[in-house]
Amino acid sequence: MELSRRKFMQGVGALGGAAAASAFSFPTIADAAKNAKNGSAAEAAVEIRKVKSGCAICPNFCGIEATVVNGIIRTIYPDTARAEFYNHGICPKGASGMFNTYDPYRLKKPLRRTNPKKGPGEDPRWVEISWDEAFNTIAERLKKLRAEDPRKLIWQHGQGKYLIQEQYCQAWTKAFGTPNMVHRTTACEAARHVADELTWAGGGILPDLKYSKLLLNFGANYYEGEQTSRWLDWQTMQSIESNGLKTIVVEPRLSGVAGKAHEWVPVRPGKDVVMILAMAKVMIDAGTIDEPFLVDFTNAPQLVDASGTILKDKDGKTPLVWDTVSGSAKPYLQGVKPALKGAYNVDGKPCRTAFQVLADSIADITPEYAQEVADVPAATITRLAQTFAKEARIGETIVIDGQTLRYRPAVLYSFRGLAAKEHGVQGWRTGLILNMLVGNIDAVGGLMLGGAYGRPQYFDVSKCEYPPSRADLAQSVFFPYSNHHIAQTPNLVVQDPQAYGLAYQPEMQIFYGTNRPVSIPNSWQQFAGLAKTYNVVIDIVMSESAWYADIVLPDKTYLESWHFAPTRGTTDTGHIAIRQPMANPYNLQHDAFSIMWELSKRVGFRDQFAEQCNKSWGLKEVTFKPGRDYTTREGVEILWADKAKKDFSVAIEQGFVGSRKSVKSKYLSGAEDKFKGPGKAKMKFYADQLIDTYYKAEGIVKKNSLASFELAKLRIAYAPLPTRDHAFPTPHREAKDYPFYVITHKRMYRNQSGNTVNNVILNQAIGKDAATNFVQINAATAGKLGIKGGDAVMIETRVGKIKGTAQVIQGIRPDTIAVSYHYGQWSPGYAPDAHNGTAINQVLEHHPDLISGHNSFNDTKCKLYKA
Ligand SMILES: Nc1nc2c(c(=O)[nH]1)N[C@H]1C(S)=C(S)[C@@H](COP(=O)(O)OP(=O)(O)OC[C@H]3O[C@@H](n4cnc5c(=O)[nH]c(N)nc54)[C@H](O)[C@@H]3O)O[C@H]1N2
Ligand SMILES: Nc1nc2c(c(=O)[nH]1)N[C@H]1C(S)=C(S)[C@@H](COP(=O)(O)OP(=O)(O)OC[C@H]3O[C@@H](n4cnc5c(=O)[nH]c(N)nc54)[C@H](O)[C@@H]3O)O[C@H]1N2
Ligand code: SF4
Ligand SMILES: [Mo]
Repeated sequence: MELSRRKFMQGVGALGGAAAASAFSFPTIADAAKNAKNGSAAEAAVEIRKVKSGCAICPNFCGIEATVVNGIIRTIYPDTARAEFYNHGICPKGASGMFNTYDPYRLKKPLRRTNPKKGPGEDPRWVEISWDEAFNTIAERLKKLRAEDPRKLIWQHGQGKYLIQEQYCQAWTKAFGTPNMVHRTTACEAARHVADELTWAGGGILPDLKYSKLLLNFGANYYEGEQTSRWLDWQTMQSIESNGLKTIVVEPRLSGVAGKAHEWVPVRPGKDVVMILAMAKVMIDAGTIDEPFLVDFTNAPQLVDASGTILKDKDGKTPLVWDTVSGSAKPYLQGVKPALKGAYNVDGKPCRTAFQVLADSIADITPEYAQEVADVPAATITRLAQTFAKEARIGETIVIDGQTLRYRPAVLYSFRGLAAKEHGVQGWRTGLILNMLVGNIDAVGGLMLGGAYGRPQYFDVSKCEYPPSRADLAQSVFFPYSNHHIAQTPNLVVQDPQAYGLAYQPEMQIFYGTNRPVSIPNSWQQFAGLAKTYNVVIDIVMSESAWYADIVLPDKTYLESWHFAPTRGTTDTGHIAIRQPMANPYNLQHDAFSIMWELSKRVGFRDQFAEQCNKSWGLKEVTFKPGRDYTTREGVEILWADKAKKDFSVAIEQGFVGSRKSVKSKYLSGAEDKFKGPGKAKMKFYADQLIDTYYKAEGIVKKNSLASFELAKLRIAYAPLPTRDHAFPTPHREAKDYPFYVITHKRMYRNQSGNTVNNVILNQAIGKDAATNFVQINAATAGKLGIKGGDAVMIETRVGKIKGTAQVIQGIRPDTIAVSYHYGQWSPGYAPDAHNGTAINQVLEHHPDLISGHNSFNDTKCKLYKA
């Protein structure tokens, strides 16, 4: 092992040019292959293994097949068997994934900080310690905390969730006794999830691209970022070829996905809401909407009173519609024919249908007005609305496998483009409303829902906790509809818990597979939180979070460890998969599971951990038993047995089992089954739970005299329908002297803020463009400012200043600059290449969405000048 590692390190040193090939001694591989075929005496010396596993660098979770020669991972290719169920190909990060494992900058031993001061300029004065010392030191603290008040522990994870799976983290924190387990979703796409949850009480959407004729894409960049990308990219190209699919991309910069589209519409950042509402107006005015769908599937016909609340029947629960048969307000039951439009009078109270409320509220959001706000020509907005409605083929059906199905092959889709905003929930709600207007929900070629009405509680008023029980303030009165953990709040709350009414002072944080402060706007504000707590960081490299740790624990990578692996399904398929170890070059002893297990044992809650694992995983037949230990592999075997119901040899040989959806389950068991017709729950065209939640929050704020609480802001955020206000986030209103919009985005060459920054292939072999990031500026703007490509420029926001390198391009709006994520890491523990570029989060403003708690990433404004 020692020898092969040294050999490998020589290879790394020689990289960066043509020397790479000889350094990796490919002839040896060729010889090995020949020998293996011939069955010669050398066969015993050269072992070639093909290993099926899964990539875990990004949350696309592609199936992979690696070639392992004498214990060294030589190649990683896509698993061709997986293409039928999911990924077609892999990306450069995945193909060079072994370089994250063989990275010389890996953490190899537990480290203890000996300088108590924490800061970017502070030398932690690390000392290597044994695993035993590390476990004992942490366990001692945990024991004390658990006896005192277990809530004082905060557990945070990011990619970690996808390595070990959240169920284990849930079980561990539950068994320990803290409510504070915090995932990264509000740094990611929580707003989009919450918009889905509010609208159809479930989560997970995909466009039915196989049958779509038109894809209107508002910032789902699946040629560079996105999830389910290695299916979306392939399926888009297939459908362009075989189905005449047209793609139109609406976003401020010419992203990878915009570059490959039939049309790029460079909208002004954050103004999409107004543009989409103007499209809705064009469609409503022209009558090109799916009225039967709106009546049968949604709450658009329900009656809304002057306060914005939906009128209820005598039981105080059942919503009322205007029955055109009897000319009276009634619950939508058999025999009732609801009116979609109109104003009525019920018991002396004026009311309108929810649909009418929308139509009236956008009466003055004309394409001309939208042009003013979003800087997209009125004629383009009108044309897009007309094209969308026409391609949706409202009223048509299609027969597939003998089933007659609604056919609406036009779909509006988005990912972080509409969601990573101060008003992210309202952003994607606007998109959902346009989709509902043409009735494409769960229709052939439309928007496919995952698990419609699977969690009806999302239609209820929020619990609006005060005082908050969680250190991230999730579901409290501060962020009432944050159904997901709020990644950025714990590090703010630990700095002043009383300001939020939190009854305890969090003292310790465990970070597992997340570089939290770096991924969050106003990063230094986050670091100030890390400086307040005792931190344990479980990572594979010395991230910035690790630089703020008291104890750092090295983890195994996804190529070194067993995982019951999460996967991505497509519109037509699903699969269950594992990851398996194929190398261990640094002879690492522990992975996250064994770390959790050992800690639970030393603190004294091992059996509770096992019991909670059975609960969080929903295990019934094959379970974790008390009174014994489990290895990581044994844990995966249990889960595989329970979920896949196949022998473990199948997992080892094939890496996954796939399944296909029937036409019935794809199109008829979602919205059709849950929402259609009288007597059923309805999709929330009008999110009345938001306005009801606002009134509840208002009461709590007044009762508790929360003086600094900004109710007016909450009122705007909790509007039951999107409004023009949602296109004016705080910096757009306040940062008047800052002329440029700043947006950020993913790049293909890197994943998030962590381990790919050391990857020598991505840094050195792909080319200069991949080795750093740039400040992308429109050529006309650069000309006016006297900036040339390659110039050092300064970005100045209300938070601070940061330097970057100008890249002058045509493919961006003149009033916008774009800086990608993933670059400019400052931790001294990374490879020098990792420090290239600009860490834009250091200067972005932090304005969380008050509904979901989601971070805003694309709302900041800046000045720009030559540095
Ligand atoms: N400006 C800007 N900011 C962004 C984004 C953006 O587009 N622009 N994107 C946002 C999004 S979508 C997200 S999801 C967040 C991500 O937020 P982050 O928290 O930064 O990223 P993670 O992927 O959660 O964490 C990465 C950490 O996990 C470590 N890691 C990798 N593999 C392993 C392993 O096998 N074991 C262990 N223990 N650790 C491992 C890495 O070294 C790294 O330190 O960032 C958000 N921040
Ligand atoms: N290579 C790579 N792939 C990844 C990741 C990675 O780190 N690297 N991370 C993964 C994760 S965790 C996630 S959540 C996904 C995110 O996947 P995406 O959502 O596809 O990625 P982003 O780049 O965050 O944002 C998408 C697009 O939004 C655009 N945008 C910014 N502001 C606006 C706006 O105001 N309006 C509109 N219409 N568009 C706007 C940006 O230009 C960008 O192209 O990517 C995943 N895939
Ligand atoms: S897209 Fe993500 S999961 Fe797939 S190969 Fe690339 S890094 Fe790995
Ligand atoms: Mo994300």
